[in-house]
Amino acid sequence: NDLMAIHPYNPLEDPYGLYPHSLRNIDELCASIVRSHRETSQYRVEELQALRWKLFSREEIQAYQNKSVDDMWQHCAIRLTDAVQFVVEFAKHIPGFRMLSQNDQIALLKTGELTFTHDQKCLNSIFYLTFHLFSGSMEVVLVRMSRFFNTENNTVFFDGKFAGAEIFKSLACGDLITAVFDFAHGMCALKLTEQQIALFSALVLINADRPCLEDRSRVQRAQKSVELGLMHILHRDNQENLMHKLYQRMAVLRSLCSLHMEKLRWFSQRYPLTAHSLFPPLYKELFS
Ligand code: MHQ
Repeated sequence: NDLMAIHPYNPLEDPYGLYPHSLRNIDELCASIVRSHRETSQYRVEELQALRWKLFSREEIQAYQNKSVDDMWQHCAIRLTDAVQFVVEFAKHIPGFRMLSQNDQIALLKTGELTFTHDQKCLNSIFYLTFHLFSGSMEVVLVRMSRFFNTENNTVFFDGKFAGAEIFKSLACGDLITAVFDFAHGMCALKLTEQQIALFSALVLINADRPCLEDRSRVQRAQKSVELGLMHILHRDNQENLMHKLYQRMAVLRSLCSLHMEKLRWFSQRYPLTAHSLFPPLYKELFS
């Protein structure tokens, strides 16, 4: 176990009073979360660093800006769904997550109950369902975005090159884009290690406060162990003060996700046909 090897556990400073049994488990849990993160993170940080010189040209930016609202939405939705699929894969390899019922796994991946009218649900039922899952892993996608972000010029790696916020202009949701970029900026400022990002992502996902959980106490136990794992890693890195900041980030994530859902609702009302034809294939993709 590489975590144990690099940082031998010293029983004289047992921070949680759990030695010898549980701490071994926590180490194992951390190791598998870190492994799962590494295997599903698409790009390594060094690879992304090396790609930083790749920026969109003026003409390319213009081409994105000249897209129609629904074209650009469709384009971004496909990219986001792709990212969500990697998050679902990440979740599946977290030990505590695998042990939950199928229902609770899905409840954790989606974000929360949406306030849809009965008519909206009937009219657009497939979209309504997709919407749920989609927004669920969105928080983790946003955490992961900080790895794909360059704070020097405020750009994100999107579609093979680094892009500034202006590239998303035709989505017509500047406030969301600004908030998402600000969030990425704030996350980068914390200078988290890959292991810290992995544990934080798992904690964002395994949240016992989510609605619609069947076995809340089991999710609570899973959450507690991931929390211990994160504290353990922060303690080991001598960065316990980060815990408080990470909880603050989680609150910001919640508000970002509700803003995102608001935009999706707006979009599905304005472009019901695109929403309808676009989301069912994505839905199948996520569940197949
Ligand atoms: C990932 C890789 C990745 C892929 C896609 C309102 C709306 C429909 C979208 C990236 C918001 C627009 C996303 C594509 C924008 C904020 C979205 C569109 C890490 C995250 C990352 C880089 C996504 C970040 C958020 C992007 C840019 O594993």
